[in-house]
Amino acid sequence: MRFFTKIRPSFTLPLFGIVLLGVLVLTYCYSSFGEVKNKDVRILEVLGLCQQDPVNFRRENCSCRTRDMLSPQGLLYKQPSVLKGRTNVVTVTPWLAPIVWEGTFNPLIVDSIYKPMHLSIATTVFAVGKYVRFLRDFLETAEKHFMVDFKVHYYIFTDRREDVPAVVLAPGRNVTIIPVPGSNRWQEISSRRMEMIQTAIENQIGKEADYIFCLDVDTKFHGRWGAETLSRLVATIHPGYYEHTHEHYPYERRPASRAYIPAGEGDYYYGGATIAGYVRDVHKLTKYCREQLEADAANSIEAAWQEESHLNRYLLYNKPTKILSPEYLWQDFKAKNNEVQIIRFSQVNKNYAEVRPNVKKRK
Ligand code: UD2
Repeated sequence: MRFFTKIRPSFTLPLFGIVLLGVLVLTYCYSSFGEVKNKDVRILEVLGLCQQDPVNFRRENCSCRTRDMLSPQGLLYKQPSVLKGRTNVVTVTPWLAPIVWEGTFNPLIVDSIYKPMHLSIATTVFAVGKYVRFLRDFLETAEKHFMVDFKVHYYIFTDRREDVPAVVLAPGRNVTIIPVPGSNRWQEISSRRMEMIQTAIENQIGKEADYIFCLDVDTKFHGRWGAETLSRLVATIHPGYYEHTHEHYPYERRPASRAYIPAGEGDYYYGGATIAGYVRDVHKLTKYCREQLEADAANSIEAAWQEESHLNRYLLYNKPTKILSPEYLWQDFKAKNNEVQIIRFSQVNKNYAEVRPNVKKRK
């Protein structure tokens, strides 16, 4: 009051206006700062990332990612040890993503946590041309071993709808057939999966599923493949290279290709036969690979192992959050060994000259 009485009355009104303006400016700045801060926090959360994504994903997609790991009271199981575990294999990457091997998880606990979440699992599989013959075994063995008791929606991409076998599916599991064109180059069929999965996620899968698995069809399941494989971005170590160092990996080594990986770099060699994760993360990966494949094609170059080469480059610089050991991607022609205690999923032996529209020497 004293302050005002000392000031000439003609100054009182403008001064009051200035103070009011100051208060308003400060309030605005504070609230904006709060908003930016909240936004940053949201961006760090997967939920925030989902909201920013141009693809129309289900909100539930986002919520499942932050769901609590609830374990039922009274569940009895072998106590986990801090000191005893697998010793003949590495079970965690240097960026602290788990590498899933038999003996690193307890299926009882995993199932008790994930089954009550009622997750929707999309599974894409391509059966183009003569590869349609592998579908029956793939589906029948998947029904025995793959994500049992989960809602699984198989998306079968094929140019031979009439040859898709009728396989009895467990309740809550279904099939959608997506027609795709054939091709006279197997490399193109394998590579184009990226574009087609990207489009299918945008058109349908993104609205329906929580997680997605993209699997090769010339395969069979032989053992449990369950919720231990769920994570944000999941890659599988290729069975042909897990004993080798990166200088022996079949990475793309020509700088002209977008899949180029310079000598001296590399973690693991990942197989193109199994990619998985949150729908939005797999969408990002497939979109990236599709763009790189197209850029290479425009420059008349094809990476050494097509989409698998681009996938390996992506995963080198976008580290997977979980890695599946070769138990989850074996090859029938390889003998089982000490590290691989159980073969869960394996590529069948096939006569390349017979099933592929054009034949290339086996890698
Ligand atoms: C490896 C990869 C494969 C892919 C390919 C490189 C593993 C074990 N496999 O397998 O995922 O990255 O190298 O391009 O990592 N397909 C058809 N019709 C065809 C040809 C292919 O439907 O005529 C589909 C089918 O789903 C098949 C997949 O593409 O499972 C991959 O083709 P592949 O099995 O012939 O490739 P392969 O054995 O070299």
